[in-house]
Amino acid sequence: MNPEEYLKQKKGRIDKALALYLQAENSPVFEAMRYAVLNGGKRFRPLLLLASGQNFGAAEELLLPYACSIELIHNYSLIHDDLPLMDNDDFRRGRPSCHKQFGPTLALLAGNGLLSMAFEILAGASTPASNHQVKERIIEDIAAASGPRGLIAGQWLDMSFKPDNPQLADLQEIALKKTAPLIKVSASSGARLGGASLAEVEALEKFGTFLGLAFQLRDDIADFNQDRGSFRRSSLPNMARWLGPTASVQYLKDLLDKAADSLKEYNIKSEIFGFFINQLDIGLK
Ligand code: GRG
Repeated sequence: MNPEEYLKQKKGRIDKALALYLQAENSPVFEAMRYAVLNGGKRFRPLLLLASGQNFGAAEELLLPYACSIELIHNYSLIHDDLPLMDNDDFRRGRPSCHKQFGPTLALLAGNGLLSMAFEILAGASTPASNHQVKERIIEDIAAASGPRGLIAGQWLDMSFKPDNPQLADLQEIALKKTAPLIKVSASSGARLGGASLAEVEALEKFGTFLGLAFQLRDDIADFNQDRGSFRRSSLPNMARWLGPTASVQYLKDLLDKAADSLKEYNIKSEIFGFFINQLDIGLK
């Protein structure tokens, strides 16, 4: 099966599993949760987790609860990021953002609900006894990635960003905390569940971190190209604006090379990882 077919098939499985987790109840909070999650996200993080796990021989059923939990946390962060008191975005994935559809109170609660539910799913994930320590470690990693040293810290740095005299290191730090942690933990958790060695897990962490930075830079390049001249957008942290068009494309290539090198160092070969790297590079050659 080629990578495109593989990812399409896996995305179908992830979407189905997410719908099952969220179908439980008919309450306004669940309706807002379903609206936010079941609306065509790319599912990049859960796909990365599945690819990483399967690369080390883990079964899909073992991986799916972990993959879905990370996707729920990602969706909570998007709902909260769109709120008027955060980034104030009216649209998400081509339709009204959760608070535009349901109001800020339900959107806030839907985000909270997704975050808590992610940990409910993680704690309840059926895992062979031999993997209990791995499960504990993954829950700790996911909590740290989404917590006040990860996503929350990144969001605060983003919100309190002063555009007067930013340094590239400040912008990198925001991306390292806001965007990279969930991507890194997706790559490492799959590997852990597949029984990878500590060195291999470290390689996957490195790979995930470079991929996460590249992911944010790619988004920044797209935003920069779209929003040149817009005053509001120019006050937001953006590595492409700081670097300029040529240097940002070069930096993206460097990050993707480093991502690939992290795997080579430990002789980790995966067609799917290669495909992710190429996808982030596409159109910028
Ligand atoms: C804790 C409130 C809070 C926020 C955390 C992740 C985050 C910080 C904010 C989300 C907004 C944002 C632009 C993040 C940068 C990363 C990024 C490009 C997210 C979009 O992810 P995709 O492209 O989205 O995977 P889909 O829609 O495919 O899921």
